[in-house]
Amino acid sequence: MPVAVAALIAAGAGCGGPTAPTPGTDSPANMIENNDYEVDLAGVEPVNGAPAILARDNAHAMHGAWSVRVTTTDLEWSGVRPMRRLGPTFPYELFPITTGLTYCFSAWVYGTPTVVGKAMVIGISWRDSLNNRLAYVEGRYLLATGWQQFVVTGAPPGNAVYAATYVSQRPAQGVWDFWFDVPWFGRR
Ligand SMILES: [Ca+2]
Repeated sequence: MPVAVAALIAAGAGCGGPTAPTPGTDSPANMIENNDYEVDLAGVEPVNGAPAILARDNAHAMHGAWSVRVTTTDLEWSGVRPMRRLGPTFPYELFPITTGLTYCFSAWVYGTPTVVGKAMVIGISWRDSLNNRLAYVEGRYLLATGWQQFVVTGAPPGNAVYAATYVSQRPAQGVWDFWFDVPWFGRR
């Protein structure tokens, strides 16, 4: 593990880490069930309304040998949404949450030198029982060269039932690639 990564985890900054725990075995649990992409891309989709092309790729990996290559479209919020892989098929993209608790979403993102400085967000969208968006919380990052961890933490509004997660460009900045690996979402 790189020293900088170890320091980040030791300091308690954010959540998750550069590993892929077996679903349900870490505490609090990572609710993203297929977060390493070593076998397939089950459990990721483009952000709704802002298409992107997702491909499993071994050019770069934060953990293991594979990650998700995300090719944006020139739209705000074009990016990747990790979801549940197992369990109920509806609502598949949504994580059931409990009001009064704090949740954290982290993901590792890789940029090549040609895309350094792209403005990105990591977000949690709070939804009601009918999947209406009530509010969202975002962390803003400028893409660096190599792997960096994006983190956002927030508490759902009182009538929220589900959360959806995403890592996207914001605003639109053209068509370009980033890589995405070992996302983590759960109680803080
Ligand atoms: Ca991986």
